Amino acid sequence: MAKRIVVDPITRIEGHLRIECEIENGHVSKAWSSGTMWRGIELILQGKDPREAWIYTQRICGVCTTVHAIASVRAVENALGLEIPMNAQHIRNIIIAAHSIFDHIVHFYHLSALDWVDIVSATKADAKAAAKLAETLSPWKHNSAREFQETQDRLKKFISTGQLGVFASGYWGHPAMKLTPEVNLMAANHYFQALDYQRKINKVVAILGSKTPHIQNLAVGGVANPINPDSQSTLTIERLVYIKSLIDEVGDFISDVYQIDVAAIGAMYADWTGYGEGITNYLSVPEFPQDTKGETFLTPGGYIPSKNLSKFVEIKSFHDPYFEDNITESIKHAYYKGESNLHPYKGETEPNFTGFEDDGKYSWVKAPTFLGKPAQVGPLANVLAMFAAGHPPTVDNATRVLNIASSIAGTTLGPEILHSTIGRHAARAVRCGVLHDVINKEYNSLIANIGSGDYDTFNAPVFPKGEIQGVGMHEAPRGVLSHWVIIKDGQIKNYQCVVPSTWNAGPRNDNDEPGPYEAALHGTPVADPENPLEVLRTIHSFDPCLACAIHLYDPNRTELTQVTTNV
Ligand code: NFE
Ligand code: MG
Repeated sequence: MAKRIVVDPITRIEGHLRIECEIENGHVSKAWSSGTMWRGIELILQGKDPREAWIYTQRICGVCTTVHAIASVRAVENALGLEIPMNAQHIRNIIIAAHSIFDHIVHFYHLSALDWVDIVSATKADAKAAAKLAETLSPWKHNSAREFQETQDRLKKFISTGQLGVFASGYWGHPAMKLTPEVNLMAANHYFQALDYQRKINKVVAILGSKTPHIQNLAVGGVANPINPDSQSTLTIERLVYIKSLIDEVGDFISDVYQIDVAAIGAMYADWTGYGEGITNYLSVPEFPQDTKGETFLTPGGYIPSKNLSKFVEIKSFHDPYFEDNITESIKHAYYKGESNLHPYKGETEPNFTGFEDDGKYSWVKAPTFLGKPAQVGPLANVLAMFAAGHPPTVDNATRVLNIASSIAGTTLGPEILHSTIGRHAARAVRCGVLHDVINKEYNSLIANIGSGDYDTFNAPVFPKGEIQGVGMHEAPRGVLSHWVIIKDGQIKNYQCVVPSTWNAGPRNDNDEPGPYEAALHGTPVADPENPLEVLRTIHSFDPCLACAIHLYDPNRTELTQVTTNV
């Protein structure tokens, strides 16, 4: 007989997510993904000046802190047909790449590695043997036996006090934990080191963006960074050289630690390349614009139906109708009243909480569709699109990660393994390598542009009388983000965000097709329903952010309903 389990809240994510599963014969047979909280940022924007929308939208999330700012200024610029000076594009691009690298490192080590790595087992490792193993895998300079011993002593100290802190409530000793104590110690060592490297790359965001989280340097029309090589109070060569030193240090961490750890852990859990496939319509958008209009890019994006890479359709510009015309959001299973499957420009949201119903409404997250179908977004979708487009840095990084994993597994692991729980981690590590290539190119382009004597960073926006509309697209760390704005007489009339975690965490749609989390859970093994570690593995592989996924919009500014959640 099927057994029901509820994991609520899912931890080591952003926001409030409840997962309910039916388990039959040791595997998930049905799943419900439910966002249990809603917020009102889109509502606050109505009537506001479009030039300040980004300051508000950025507060949607404390994790992807730059992305709603970027998508917002792009949406308003798109509505105005406003071009952006090249310095502004490059500064934005460096911030986007640095933030995404930070986010991917944090996701693997601090939010999801402990689903695979047993911290308690690491205390039983032979530190010398662990260091030897690490040295055969990587030239990384911080894999010495002394450093491994220090990490082990630190862990033992935590455990002996009984105060596990962030390591409390882990699934230590769970039957699905398969790594040797030495591999666990190696990963634990890198867990601590990753804290330093995520901080280093986030400094790049802070220097160019004036602060992080939540950058302060954007403007509709460009950026507010003054450039003057002769003035100490502007973006100077000294600051730029310091940024480059941070970029270089983090590059070594990505190639010598992150990619190798993901390949090694993936190879040791190769059975998990057979679980978690789910929805295989993949959507991503192009990123890192190389001109003032957003028509040429460093990384391609587009749509792949049913994991058929030969059917990849590229999205070619920030105003490509193939993207702009083909998105709708279903509310059949979400707590809203009104018409379902509206296009985001027409999007409306009338809250209507009714409790959890298996076949009815059960989430605050809407269910977006592309060409009428659910789509998976995120680093996997992006890497597959870039791979399909033959993007050289993607092909190089993917080949590297798959070759390392194959040699450790002792069998050939090709790109087909990417459609899985492990595949989403592998894709994120591949994308992180691509982003490092991007940030180097962008850095060089910025220096060259300044060197040519161009110090422009801003084109002033002018708002016409009457109504205009625009979309801002962005390939965020968790996937496709789009902001949709209607501006009337220079004021915001309607504002909608269709966010990466809305795509992935969404409930069933109008055709009752499950969303990507729900579909990916189908078939996931669960050894012990009381300790559903495997459910976390598949859900965490998407890097959920429910704070982003749920927005509320009320066209009449009426008082909103009182809500009791079903927790
Ligand atoms: Ni709050 Fe986000 C990203 C956006 S949502 S984390 O990346 O946009 O998934
Ligand atoms: Mg929304």
